Amino acid sequence: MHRAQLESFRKRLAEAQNVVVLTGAGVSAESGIPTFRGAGGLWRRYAATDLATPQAWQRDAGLVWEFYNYRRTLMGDKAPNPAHKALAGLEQRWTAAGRRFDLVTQNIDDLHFAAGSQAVLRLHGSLWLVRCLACGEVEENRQVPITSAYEGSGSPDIDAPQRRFSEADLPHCSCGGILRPHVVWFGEGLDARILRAAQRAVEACSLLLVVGTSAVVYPAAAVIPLARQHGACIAEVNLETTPATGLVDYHFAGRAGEVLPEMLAGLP
Ligand code: BJW
Ligand code: ZN
Repeated sequence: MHRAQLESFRKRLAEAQNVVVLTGAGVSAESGIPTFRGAGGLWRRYAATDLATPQAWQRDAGLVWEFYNYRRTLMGDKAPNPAHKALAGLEQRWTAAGRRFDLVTQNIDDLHFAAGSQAVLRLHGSLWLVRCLACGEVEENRQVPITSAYEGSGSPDIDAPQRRFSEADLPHCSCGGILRPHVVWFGEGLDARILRAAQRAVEACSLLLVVGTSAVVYPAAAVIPLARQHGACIAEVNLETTPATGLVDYHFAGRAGEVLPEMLAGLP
């Protein structure tokens, strides 16, 4: 990391009254959670981005639940990494100083909460929430496996046996309706209140920190040009360049768990 760039960023951050952080799957990669795109994004022969769709649900809800059940199982021994912790620490310092801090995440793993972050806006829902297709009720559900039919299922291996699940195997609401993961799939609208809150925070921020996202999924990625339009300073942390890199003031290349603690160390 270039020392001069780092010092310059720290100065901008120290002056920033309102800070917003946008995170994506890369922030959880060092906790052992696969990202969506690239090498980690395959489950069996399926691309994660193909399973996170209403079409996949229509075709085979049992398979989609197997995929989410696998991801819930995977979370069992996963913990926040130094990137999550550095962001939680930043929020603590900022709010203690009477400044504004918001964390907007595309992740559904809730690891920001586990690290102690509080002002978290989850754009794409949560792995631990389910929604009834009949009555619409959203509730927390931490059952793993999601139903007994899923016990021992979900291996990501390409030659794992393809189990068939019947409707009775799926999780059900007390009203009798089928439960689905309360997450946002492609083509589905985001929760309008959460999206609006994120956009408002971005419009008012003096600094936007973008961490571990490929910045290709909308409307989440649109907050980056939005921050630019409103005159915010923007910094990006990523292993690679992204479509947002051309818009940012600072690009810090590297692993979020290593780069972020260094970027955020020694601030007031
Ligand atoms: C590291 C690292 C380390 C690795 N350290 N870095 C405008 C233009 C074009 C299309 C659209 C548009 N507006 C809407 C659309 C359609 C669509 C869309 O965006 N499509 C594009 C892909 C083309 N959007 C939608 O459908 C959204 N709905 C919507 O807009 O409704 C209205 C509407 C509908 C249709 C048309 C028009 C309007 C909904 C989007 C929902 C996204 N859902 C998912 C699944 C969530 C549930 C689940 O988790 O299962 O969200 S898809 C997936 O992508 C997931 C993620 O949150 C999201 C973003 O991915 P993310 O987090 O960036 O991960 P990766 O894997 O892509 O990147 C990881 C990055 O980390 C990489 O850059 C690595 O280099 C880096 N990295 N390790 C630092 N250690
Ligand atoms: Zn119900």
